[in-house]
Amino acid sequence: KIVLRKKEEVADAKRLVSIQDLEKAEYFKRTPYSFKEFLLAEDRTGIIAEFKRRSPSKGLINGVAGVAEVTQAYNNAGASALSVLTDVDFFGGKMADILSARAVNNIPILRKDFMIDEYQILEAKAWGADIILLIASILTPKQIHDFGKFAHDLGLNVLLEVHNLEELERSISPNLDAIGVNNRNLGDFTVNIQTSFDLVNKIPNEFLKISESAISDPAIIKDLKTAGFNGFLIGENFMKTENPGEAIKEFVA
Ligand code: IGP
Repeated sequence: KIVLRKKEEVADAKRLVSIQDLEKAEYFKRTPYSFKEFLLAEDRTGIIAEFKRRSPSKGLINGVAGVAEVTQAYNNAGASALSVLTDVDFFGGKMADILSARAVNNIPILRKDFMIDEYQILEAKAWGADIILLIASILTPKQIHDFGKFAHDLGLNVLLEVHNLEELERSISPNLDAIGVNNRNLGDFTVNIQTSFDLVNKIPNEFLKISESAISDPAIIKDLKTAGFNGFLIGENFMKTENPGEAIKEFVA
């Protein structure tokens, strides 16, 4: 089970850059790409391809692949967006990974992390991300509402992650662009694709619908599309191979 560090501890360890300096960063001024535009583009696949070195459930997944090289290969294969883990403790990621991906890609990048305050949202913008993740199971409805608004005011896109109907119903807010159903239970790491099929029709149609985690078969994407999903977040299945940028090709119809 993932136990998050306290906000104050994170602050000591990671908040060495002042808010003023974040706001001075070059990327802070850029207009983020529209998640919707790329996800619905005819010439893209709907795949949100993830760069993930390790995870709490699987341990080391790939310790050698380079973030620039892999994300560029994902992009060239037709990924609609990129997901880059920036959590250090559980996933071996870092903010600089977003920077490396941004430098060589012109499609949206999701900062994949446990967002718990506004500082991280400013950081996402400053380092070149386009989308932030809000996880319903660790945030109150008010936090989701406020962080969503804060991100939208910066021009960022917002992906809400839910795992069950209760989380979905209590977390819906106008300050969201996409709703992702995580097929993995973050409490015990069990996975079940059925979670996506069960929840898809409960997501209001004004939001993009994303199925997240445990997608390892190209055929399932077809079924998820038919069920109403616009996006498919895939990490481990690509990253566990020697060449993640090749592995994605099998998923591109
Ligand atoms: C990708 P997978 O099973 O394809 O590697 O899953 C992605 O959905 C997963 O990394 C994820 C995640 C998260 C990681 C979904 N929600 C929240 C960290 C935090």
